[in-house]
Amino acid sequence: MGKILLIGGIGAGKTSLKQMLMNEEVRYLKTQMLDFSQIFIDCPGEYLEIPRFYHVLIDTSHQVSEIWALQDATKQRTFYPPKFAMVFNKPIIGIITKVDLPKANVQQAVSYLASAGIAEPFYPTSIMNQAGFSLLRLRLEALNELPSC
Ligand SMILES: Nc1nc2c(ncn2[C@@H]2O[C@H](COP(=O)(O)OP(=O)(O)O)[C@@H](O)[C@H]2O)c(=O)[nH]1
Ligand SMILES: [Mg+2]
Repeated sequence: MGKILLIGGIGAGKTSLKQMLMNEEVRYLKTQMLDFSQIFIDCPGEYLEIPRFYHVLIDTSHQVSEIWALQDATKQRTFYPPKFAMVFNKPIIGIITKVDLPKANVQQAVSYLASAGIAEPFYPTSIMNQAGFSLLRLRLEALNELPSC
């Protein structure tokens, strides 16, 4: 099973996203004997917000198959420096969180992720409904086909 590194600022929704996928995939968990706490590496938001910790994210990325980069749609700023995705030698996907909230600005989140060097498609999500998580579950299933690294 490939692992996933979750990155994003403090409060971006990393732990919530992991919890959503865990809670909704109980059957998947049982039948595949997957331990989601071993699939996701959930780093503190400080590692992205404070540049002198970037090296921790980069070192940790060597243990995973893929990086999931979260952007909070309600934030008027981003913590991703331009082309940040290029420092990782792993595939990186962009996830836009909190799209349910009235002040969410999905278009702005799209432009933040794009300037971080992350390619579309992006994945809009909200813990208030299941819709956005179905595509992420498909990715999890695809990663399940990979050997651990
Ligand atoms: N409305 C709404 N709140 C969210 C969503 N995702 C996370 N939150 C809230 O945002 C806060 C921070 O989320 P958390 O998962 O702890 O962020 P982390 O610091 O990246 O792990 C919590 O109060 C969550 O309930 C979402 O999709 N919609
Ligand atoms: Mg957290």
